[in-house]
Amino acid sequence: MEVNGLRVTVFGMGKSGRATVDLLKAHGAVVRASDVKTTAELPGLGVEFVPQGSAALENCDLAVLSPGVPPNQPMFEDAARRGVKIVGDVEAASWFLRGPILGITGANGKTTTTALVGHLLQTAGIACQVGGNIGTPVAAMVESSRDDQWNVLELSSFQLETSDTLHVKIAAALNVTPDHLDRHGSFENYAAAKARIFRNQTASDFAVLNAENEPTVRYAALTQARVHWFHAGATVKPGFYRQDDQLMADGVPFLAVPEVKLRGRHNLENILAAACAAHLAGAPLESLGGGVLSFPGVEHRIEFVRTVNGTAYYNDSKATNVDATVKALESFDRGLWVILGGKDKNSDYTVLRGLLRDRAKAVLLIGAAAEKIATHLGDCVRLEQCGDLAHAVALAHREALPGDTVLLAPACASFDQFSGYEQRGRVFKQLVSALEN
Ligand code: UMA
Repeated sequence: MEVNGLRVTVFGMGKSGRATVDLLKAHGAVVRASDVKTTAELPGLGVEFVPQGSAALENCDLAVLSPGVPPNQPMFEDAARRGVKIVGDVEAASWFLRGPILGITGANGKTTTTALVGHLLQTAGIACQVGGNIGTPVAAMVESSRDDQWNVLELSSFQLETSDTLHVKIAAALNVTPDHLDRHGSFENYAAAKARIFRNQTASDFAVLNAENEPTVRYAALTQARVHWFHAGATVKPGFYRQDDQLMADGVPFLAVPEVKLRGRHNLENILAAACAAHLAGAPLESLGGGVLSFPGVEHRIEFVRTVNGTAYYNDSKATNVDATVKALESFDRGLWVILGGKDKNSDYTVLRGLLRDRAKAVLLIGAAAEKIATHLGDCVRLEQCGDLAHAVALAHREALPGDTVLLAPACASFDQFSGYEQRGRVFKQLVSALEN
């Protein structure tokens, strides 16, 4: 689409909005910026600023919304009726992006899968760049895009909801389970937003779908593309699946499950989806197993840190809620020393009892929520009040035995003791790196 001379307002001045302003300005649009924040809070915009509201849509041909800006607001609906074109940042960036798109969506696992696809393509010598919801706005990828280079994009429901002509050559849907219902209103709307990833696919494109998730199975009927399935428990055709101890690609084994370092069944699903998508993008079958094994994982997500005296240490600082901690605990069989605690989010920790009873040797409590968690867990497992990470790691180091696992999966926010989950994870890794073998 030609934007030269168009009057455009970009809504939301976070990462995506700022990259979109730069992109559209470079293509000759007359750009204004809008946000619910004030200019004092948003330094260095470099274009005219209009506070968020109907005035920002006056004398405007095109409005571009950041992912965090909900499109179903009266001011956007009124503007659309007047003929203002309303799109999301990914749609706008896609008008200028060169090279095919490999897009990944899903409620859980999209960041790991996206990063893994990028890694598999790189190890196979196939040019690609990785971005989208994973961190780099698509608008910021335009300049470095090339016709012969894949754009591997993590696409959120927010970004897909406002996409219209976006053409995803290889589209993977990992799973659709309830999430972001506050924004989308209902599960059906959420599933429909994600389904827009298939909207402009043709018979020469590919859809990679989870055969175990009902909503993603239903997507098969919505796409014109050739469907490839993945399944972590049974044979699917055509597709990538697990058979006994092997990960299979259409009948050919490409990786032995015991070799996989990424923990948990959910990660087998991510690997199958990523391998299938990367293979469709040209990565040879022979490169996939090695590529998966050399994938360092995504930082702070059940991230293997190190083995000390036979005890493995894992950093899942990203487990900032109870659900994520459940997933982490399910990824290990037994012998766990679990570090829990931080800033409580009004959570119910009693749901952890069964898993901790079966799999943990002890829970090491840290941070402001320690007392509450202790009350919720009761006597299901040995509890140790450690205060902070340093004391928790020291206790685990003293007492854990070879074969045990020390897991930071706190089920809490970090803000009582850290600036964010990233800092918490980094501190944990520094402490573990300093342990004596
Ligand atoms: N704002 C408004 N009006 C609104 C809402 C927000 O003006 O109604 C303003 C805020 O004041 C702020 C700006 O919008 O100044 C923030 O924009 P944004 O929320 O769209 O955030 P970005 O920094 O542009 O980051 C976005 C994604 N954020 C969201 O989807 C909420 C990032 O995903 C993404 O990495 C980035 O674009 C690059 O593509 C984050 C996320 O939480 C990680 N995603 C959700 C998830 O993964 O569950 C979908």
